[in-house]
Amino acid sequence: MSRIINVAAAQLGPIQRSDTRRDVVERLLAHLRQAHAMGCQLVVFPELALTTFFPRWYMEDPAEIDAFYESEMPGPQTRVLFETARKLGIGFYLGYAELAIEHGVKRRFNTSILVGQNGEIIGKYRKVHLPGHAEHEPWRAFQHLEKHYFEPGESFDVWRGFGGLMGMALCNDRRWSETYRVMGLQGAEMILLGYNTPVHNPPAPEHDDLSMFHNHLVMQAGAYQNGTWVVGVAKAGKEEGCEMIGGSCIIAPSGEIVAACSTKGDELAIARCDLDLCLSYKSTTFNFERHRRPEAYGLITERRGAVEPAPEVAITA
Ligand code: CDT
Repeated sequence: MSRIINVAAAQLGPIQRSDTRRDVVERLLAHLRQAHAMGCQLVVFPELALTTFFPRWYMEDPAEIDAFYESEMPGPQTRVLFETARKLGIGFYLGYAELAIEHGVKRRFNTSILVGQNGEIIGKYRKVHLPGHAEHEPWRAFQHLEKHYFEPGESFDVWRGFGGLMGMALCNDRRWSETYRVMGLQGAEMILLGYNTPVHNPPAPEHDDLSMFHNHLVMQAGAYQNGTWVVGVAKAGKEEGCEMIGGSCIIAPSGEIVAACSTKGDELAIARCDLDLCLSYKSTTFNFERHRRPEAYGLITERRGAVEPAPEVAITA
């Protein structure tokens, strides 16, 4: 099997609240068809790609909230994505809000799936690092209520697919080095990652001008330090009055951005990704087996806990 995958980062422009699932799915299908025409085998869509980024509102009515979730995947409105994938022989990653009934209990997750070129689901991931807050905070220009609308997921996994080892993450996960390292330790060769990032961060507006810098910084570092491809894909532009960053890109195991979107609308960025390039990093600078020192990392934590505070520190405290 070939170790080269042609990948499309399928950025979406804003999705307004009035847009129906049918409207949005049409846009996703257009991306699938265009990516296929351009020789791609895998299309990566953003986080919560079927709706507007609804955690920006505080809602109480369960029926209103439920309307943003998918209770089955594929469901009646998303089945066409799977059928088209199968017909075209093109796989996809899709972020969506998941409503699951498990042991009779209703559970909500910020989820992504990886679908193979045969239209079958290869793997499902539930977002681990939920940012924002759980309670309504009216002082904010807009809410970020992911801790209100979702439960956190429990693990980072990798799956065999597309001739390699594929990992998934969602948005805020990309800011945490553990995200990449946990998948890196499982041999991940390509990490797929959708995001919705407002330009404005209400608790820290001094970060606003750095939002794109931080976006690329974390994904490029994650790719390089783990010798893996990273595909980061935005929902971008002005959505319901909230400006979201774009900057979707494909990053090589060298840490270099090899393809990027230049607009804040629906756009594809495409790259020919050679999974064998990972080995050049995984077998040298980041040969974990040879150079990592987990025993030292453990000792640092233990030592911290054991150290008595210096007397002068104790006095001033
Ligand atoms: N969707 C999501 O996780 N967004 C967060 C916003 C945090 S504000 C810095 C993100 O990390 O992009």
